[in-house]
Amino acid sequence: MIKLNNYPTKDPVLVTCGLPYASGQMHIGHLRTYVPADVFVRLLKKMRVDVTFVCGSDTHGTPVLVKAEEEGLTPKETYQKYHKILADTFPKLNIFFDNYAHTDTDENKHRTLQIVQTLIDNGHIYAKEIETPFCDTCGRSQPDRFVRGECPYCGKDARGDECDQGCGRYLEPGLILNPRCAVCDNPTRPITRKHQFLKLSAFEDFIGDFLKNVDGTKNARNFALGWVKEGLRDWCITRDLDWGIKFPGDDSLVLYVWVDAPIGYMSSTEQWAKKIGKPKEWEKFWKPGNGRLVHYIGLDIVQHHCIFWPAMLKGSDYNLPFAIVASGMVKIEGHNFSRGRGYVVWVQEDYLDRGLDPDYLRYYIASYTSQTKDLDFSWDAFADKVNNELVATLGNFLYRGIHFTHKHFGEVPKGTLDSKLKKELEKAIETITNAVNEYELKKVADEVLRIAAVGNEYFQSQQPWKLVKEDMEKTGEVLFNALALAKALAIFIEPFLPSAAEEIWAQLGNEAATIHESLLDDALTPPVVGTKIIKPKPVISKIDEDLLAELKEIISNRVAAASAAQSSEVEIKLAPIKETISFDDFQKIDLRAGKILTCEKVPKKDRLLLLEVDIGTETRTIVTGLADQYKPEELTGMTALFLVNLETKKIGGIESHGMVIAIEKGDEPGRWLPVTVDGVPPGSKAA
Ligand code: B3M
Ligand code: ZN
Repeated sequence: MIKLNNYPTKDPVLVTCGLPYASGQMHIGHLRTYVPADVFVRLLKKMRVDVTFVCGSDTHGTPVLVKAEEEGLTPKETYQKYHKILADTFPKLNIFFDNYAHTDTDENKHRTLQIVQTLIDNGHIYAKEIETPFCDTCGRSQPDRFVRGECPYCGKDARGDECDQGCGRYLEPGLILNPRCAVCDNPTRPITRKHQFLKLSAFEDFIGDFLKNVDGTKNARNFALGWVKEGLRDWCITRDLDWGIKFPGDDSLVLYVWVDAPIGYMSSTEQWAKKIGKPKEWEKFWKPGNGRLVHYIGLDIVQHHCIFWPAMLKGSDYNLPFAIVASGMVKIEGHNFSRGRGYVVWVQEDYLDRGLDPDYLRYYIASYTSQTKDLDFSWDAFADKVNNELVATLGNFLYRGIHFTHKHFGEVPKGTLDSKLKKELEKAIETITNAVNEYELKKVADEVLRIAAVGNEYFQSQQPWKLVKEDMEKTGEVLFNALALAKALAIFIEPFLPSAAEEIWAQLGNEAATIHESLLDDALTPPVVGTKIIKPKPVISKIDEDLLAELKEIISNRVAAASAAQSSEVEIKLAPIKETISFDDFQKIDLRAGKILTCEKVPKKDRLLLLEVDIGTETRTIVTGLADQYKPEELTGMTALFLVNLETKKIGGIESHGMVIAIEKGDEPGRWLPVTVDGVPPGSKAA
């Protein structure tokens, strides 16, 4: 436990968050780690801890490659696009890292090579031949997310390196059963290839001891101890891919993404140190025996952080993690998170773009349940938290006290802090620091609400609205105490609601931004008598019913669309046969051979080609949508089959007179070929 209890710790703390893959937009699932980490960092600062907070985008590995292929971009273009989106989204949620880097930087490549070289020099790495999946159709090795099959441990459908649908285990290359290529769905074939391994088995005792002592949440430790008990297998640290950091001494292999990704924590700290003009400052965390490393991660990456990562650090002589805090996963309205099935909530599109306050989402995510439990995200629960806790309990008390003071005094009236209230605040500070030491932010939030409830009770029992007619001095005394509680609440709630806290702070006559530097024990010092109190506005407002209905509808529409898309896929394959046409109708069709004299791209139309076709009787202009299949020079000169008595139609702004008859070529799924009739003179009739 970090025994801080509001006293300065001697050691500086580095907090990191699992690096998001730069392969997609930010969704609620991401926030389960980043929001609590940001709240934790803000709380530590309030406990006088010297804390630095770093993160960055994960740019390597098959998640980025899969996305790149999907979008027709290079891996670099892909990560640059999503790195920017991610980096821009964090601040919109009041999540502020001291440095947000990525893993394709010079710092990260340099640090990764230094660590791998040290591991080699220290005798922790060896080469071994193994069998890994190769896809003959795609013509390449298909590691990790490029392959699916059966988990050898639990039998569930799994990704090449992770049993994502079942037991959650990391899978070594070649372990997956009945592998199929995730791109073309054909079975892969094993090829034998030399790979590099980290001798993890030799670290078994070390990891066992490390886990017994590491701080953080029990789920992380216990999960990992279970794996250690089963015995640790050596870990394959290379992949047969082009994208990644090359293995030193063998250019044909890159390092597995999980080697250079956590090193990203270190290189991001190095970048931060350079940024603040103290290039050696990163060492205060990473050199052995120095500051404390606290990793915030999701439960799905415990094995990487509790086993692989400490072994890498130990084997290359770096400091070890002090704490590993693993958050439970996110469900959406009772369903497992799934982009494909529509159970996803996008941070930008679904939340920020609707003008919703980021602070509410922070509060909901950080306070809804224990750090280690799954969070079942639901808009009703969200609205309930905002309306009943933030508005009815907290906001209500703050507004009443400040509003009443403004109206009757215009400044902080004279008074002394009631000893019972002071005790409540002291108790709150203790409860909050204990909860922080346990990494349980729900307990912090519960305590803040308890103080708001104490405030409401106090206000209600003192009845200042009656007192004000009888005794101004006594009224002042009550309001002084109400403002003291308001000040304490602003400080306590700032880690969850940074923007709202700024507003309350300003209403209490302070400079808004200084709330972020306030310490927990400042909550015991009441506001200065005579400070001007400006006219307050409620800082938190209810989620309105119509908006709530809209938010729920977004998810249900998305789920419906996803399932419709799935069933229409089936429909395409099994499309019902259209109504029978008469033989007479068939005979109306005029198919003829035509020689493609010229073929060029239609400007600004990606899919269209413009053909000049000699159909024997005349030359026709015909536009086709085959540009994604053919280069113009491939079709030029080809004689193909054309439907020549089709009415003219404008395609891409050009009058097209006729149609290429295309069929699907069986051995190349998805590629359409015109039926060629090479050797036949133009104009010859097909039927
Ligand atoms: N990029 C994201 C994940 O698996 C992965 C984390 C890296 S942390 C060093 O959640
Ligand atoms: Zn499994």
